[in-house]
Amino acid sequence: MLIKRPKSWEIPEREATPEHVFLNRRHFMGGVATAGAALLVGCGNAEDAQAQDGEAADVATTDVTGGGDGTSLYPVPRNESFTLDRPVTDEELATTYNNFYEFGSHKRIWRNAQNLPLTPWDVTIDGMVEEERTISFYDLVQQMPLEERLYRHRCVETWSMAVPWSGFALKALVDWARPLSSATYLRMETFQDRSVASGQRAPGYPWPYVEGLTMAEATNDLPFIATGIYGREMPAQNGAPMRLATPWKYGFKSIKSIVRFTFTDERPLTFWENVGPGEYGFWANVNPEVPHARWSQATEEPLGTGERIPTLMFNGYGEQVAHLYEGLSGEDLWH
Ligand SMILES: Nc1nc2c(c(=O)[nH]1)N[C@H]1C(S)=C(S)[C@@H](COP(=O)(O)O)O[C@H]1N2
Ligand SMILES: [Mo]
Repeated sequence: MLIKRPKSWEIPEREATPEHVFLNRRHFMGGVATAGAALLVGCGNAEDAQAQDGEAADVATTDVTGGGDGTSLYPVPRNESFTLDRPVTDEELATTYNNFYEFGSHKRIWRNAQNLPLTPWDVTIDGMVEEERTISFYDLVQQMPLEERLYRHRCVETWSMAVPWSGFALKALVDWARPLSSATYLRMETFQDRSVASGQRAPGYPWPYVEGLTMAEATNDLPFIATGIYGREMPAQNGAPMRLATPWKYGFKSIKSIVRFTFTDERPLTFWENVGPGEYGFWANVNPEVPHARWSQATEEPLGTGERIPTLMFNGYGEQVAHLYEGLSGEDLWH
């Protein structure tokens, strides 16, 4: 019998409740309001028990950047202007403790995520652009200025990590896409394939996963399209072949395994806003002073440390992004 031994960095349920505990009755219960429904609590469930201590995260990676001649695009030069105030998270933790609801509503999805076919991977650019087009990930990544950045990541559930992402600035992709000046939002969408993603076969969620940024946010320096991590290609469970990293926002904004970028003048209804509008919003900027509806956001537990540290305003990136929100005081910027 497998006995689950909680690791020090696993957060007790009393401290933080995963996103999935909140269910939108419109999707799940057909409008019947049931107080305190916590139907899918996944912490410590049977699937978790499959994860053994000390397992190596042998993983499927995008391969496509290997180019067939044994060369890899990684590692890429580090951009030294992005520094950390804390140690880099252990690679094994960051690649085996994941949120990726397409593969299950618990943290131990990394093995299941290996089912995701990464080649071919087409990316569509559409909506308000000079020219709509679909390009393979391989062709796209070859044209982008690759670099490594050390970023913090703060999940709304109050765990955090600090990782070296490889990839390119989202604004390089925006420039390449040539949006019309009438576009005010960028909508991003994750793959949808019920044959490989067990989570997409479960009821209750509005697939595909959708996220969005304003164009002002998308063209800031900070949002990053990560195609690798720890100096190698992105493993499936971390969102291969390309995922967003918006380090000043709660982690759910950092959409994984993107297949579509749509430029639009309508604010996208994002996945978690659709699931739980009272708890997860469009903006989701990190703010330790504004609690989640059910828990405090004042502190966080960096994975692997067993300690709680204060959470920083904008997760420490205020200098780069605070100006984006001037004059938006009527908006709920913090959920
Ligand atoms: N498509 C998709 N993207 C997603 C998620 C998801 O479930 N599906 N989870 C989000 C959440 S809540 C977090 S905290 C991060 C986790 O990224 P990591 O597993 O690389 O740490 O991915 C985000 N991107
Ligand atoms: Mo998250």
